[in-house]
Amino acid sequence: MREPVIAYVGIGANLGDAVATVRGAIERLGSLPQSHVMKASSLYRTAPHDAQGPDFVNAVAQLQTGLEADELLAHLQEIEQEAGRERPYRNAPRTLDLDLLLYAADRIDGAKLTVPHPRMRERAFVLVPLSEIAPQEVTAAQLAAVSGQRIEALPPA
Ligand code: A4P
Ligand code: MG
Repeated sequence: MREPVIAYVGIGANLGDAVATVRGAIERLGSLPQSHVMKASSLYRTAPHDAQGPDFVNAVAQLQTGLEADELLAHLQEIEQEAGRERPYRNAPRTLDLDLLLYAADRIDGAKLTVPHPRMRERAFVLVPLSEIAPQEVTAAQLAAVSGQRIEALPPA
């Protein structure tokens, strides 16, 4: 078994009580085996990007985990299921979406898992919360490239 690693999870919701769903997801991440939430970003209200429906609520959590990347993905999908997710079509509005953004410095290119998440660098709803808790992972140029996307921090609970 490898030493625990740092992983970043992107959290998004845009159906129902999205703020409560995102907060609940951060708590659930902290209850995963061999895992701790080290940091969680603010919650952000964001414009749908390549998607329809109401605004999203997004956040990013930093985990320390002893789970392998594929095990962590399986747990993320379980948490999505618990949140009652339905998938009528790709990028449909969803109650909860969890993406594994980064897993240590690993590069993974498998059938079920690609890390770093292939679309994360195009998305303000990932880069802004990620830069809040892990500024070393995001460059100023990357942030500038997504500055046209609407995103607004929500006040703390
Ligand atoms: N998969 C591969 N790599 C990963 C990874 N790093 N993390 C596979 C998570 N999953 C990964 O995912 C489809 C498959 O991707 C999974 O079975 C897994 O094996 P999914 O969550 O079922 O499908 P999806 O989310 O509908 O599609 P996709 O392409 O993953 O969409 P994204 O990229 O998650 O984007 N706008 C705003 N403002 N905020 C959002 O949160 N989210 C999306 C969804 C679009 N627009 C948004 C937001
Ligand atoms: Mg997804």
